[in-house]
Amino acid sequence: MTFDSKNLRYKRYTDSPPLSEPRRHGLSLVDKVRYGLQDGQFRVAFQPIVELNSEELVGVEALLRWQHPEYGSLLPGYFSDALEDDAVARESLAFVIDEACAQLNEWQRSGKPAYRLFVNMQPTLLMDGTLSAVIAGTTAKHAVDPSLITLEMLETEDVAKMLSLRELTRPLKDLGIQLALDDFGTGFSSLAALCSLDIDTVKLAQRFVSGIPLSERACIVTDSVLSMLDQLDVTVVVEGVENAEQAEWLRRRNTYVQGYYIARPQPTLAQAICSIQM
Ligand code: G
Ligand code: MN
Repeated sequence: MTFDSKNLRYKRYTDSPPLSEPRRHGLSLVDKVRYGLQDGQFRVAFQPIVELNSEELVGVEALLRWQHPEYGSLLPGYFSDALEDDAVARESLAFVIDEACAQLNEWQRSGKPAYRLFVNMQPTLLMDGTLSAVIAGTTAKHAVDPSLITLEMLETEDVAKMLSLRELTRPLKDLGIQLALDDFGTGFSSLAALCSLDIDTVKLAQRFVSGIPLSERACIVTDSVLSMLDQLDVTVVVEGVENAEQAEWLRRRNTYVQGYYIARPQPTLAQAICSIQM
């Protein structure tokens, strides 16, 4: 789906019929993912995001995994092309939010505190007029406060345009949902997207931190980007922190961090929370 800002309107979505097992052979990747979602082949993994200096947990990113019957556990890189399809994007987001909220509800029912849920979303879903109602319904079903949800969007050519149109973001913002730019600094139009007042969080792509502290240029670029983001007063999460040297360098910059150095993605929300708290 392409975005036409001059002729703005929500695309009308019609649900395609479910796929039955006998028709599965010779299906496209889109159809295989849709079938897999209906067939319970997908899981959600959870990775903690922490405040580096206090080591306090600030939230958990819910990550889609395909437990493929033939190929085993597949990361989104293997099926990201299918996520470009509007129906797959919608169905996978609904699945991840439902699963994450169900686990958060279970966690809270034992009297424990709630944590922010970061969920990846295809930016084109901003044009889906039903998105906020779907999220409101799912969060209500699991008694989760929708303001605990941050939707992460990869930078695309259209994302800056869409984020500048408040009629697209308002239904989500009215629910209290936060918006984040994911993998910031590697895609299209990242700086223009930052002009949107509706961006709450920026997740800095791993490519920045991977050169730290050995590459002087990587340190300068990262420092400059962090300083700009600090002035914009957005929350910053540095992604892909893998070692003590990177963490040490970031400690003085006071950011949130996510990465294997803190914790790998875990099979359940409770395990992700406990990987930090225990
Ligand atoms: O694009 P997004 O930020 O949503 O991707 C998160 C992905 O990055 C997850 O699939 C997760 O497994 C992976 N990941 C998380 N932490 C690290 C890390 O420290 N190093 C690397 N290489 N990948 C990571
Ligand atoms: Mn993400």
